[in-house]
Amino acid sequence: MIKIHHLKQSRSTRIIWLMEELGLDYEVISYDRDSVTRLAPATLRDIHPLGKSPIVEVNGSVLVESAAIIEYLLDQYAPDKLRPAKNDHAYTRYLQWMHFAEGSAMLPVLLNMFLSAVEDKSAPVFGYAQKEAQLDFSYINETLSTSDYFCGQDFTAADIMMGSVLNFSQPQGLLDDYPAIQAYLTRLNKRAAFIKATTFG
Ligand SMILES: N[C@@H](CCC(=O)N[C@@H](CS)C(=O)NCC(=O)O)C(=O)O
Repeated sequence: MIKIHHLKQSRSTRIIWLMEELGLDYEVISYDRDSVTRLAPATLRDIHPLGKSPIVEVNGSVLVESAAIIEYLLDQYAPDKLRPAKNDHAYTRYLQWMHFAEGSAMLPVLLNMFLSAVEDKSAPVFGYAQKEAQLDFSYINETLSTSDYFCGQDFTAADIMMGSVLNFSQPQGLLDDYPAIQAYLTRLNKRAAFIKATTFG
């Protein structure tokens, strides 16, 4: 059984969403965030030293990093689903967006969230965060203006990775100027698998 350690309102929704898209059996162990710090409880560190979510226990291994977990689960249980074939041109786009989510897109979104609580906005980091967010979201908006999903007309696991970043960005007002991203999110969030995943909190 695939065991998902799920911190509520976190990136581990990606893994539950993947399981639902694939129709695989899985078990969810849920953890609440600290009501003040919003951090994970110390019990998550009993499962993995980083104590960050998602953590997945499968086939005797303990895995972290959402994109790596997704690739492993696809390799093991659904090698022909939710990603283009390796010799398909769209595979290069798939790889890029799978890694862009955590490697590039998440940084300005996290910076924006943490900086919003800082009153003195004069430090250079404010300009940097804004410039990077504009750069990323303009590029994403352009991509989604010409295709329904990140890799073309088919939904892939890259949409799970990127959709999660965009759903995190939207309530911060970061997507207000990007109509193609908003239309994409409306489409994405209607998927039954996504709706089921969000019922875990
Ligand atoms: N790059 C990692 C990020 C993992 C991560 O930072 N998870 C957050 C939740 S979204 C977490 O567990 N935060 C709680 C804490 O740091 O205490 C991934 O994609 O899995």
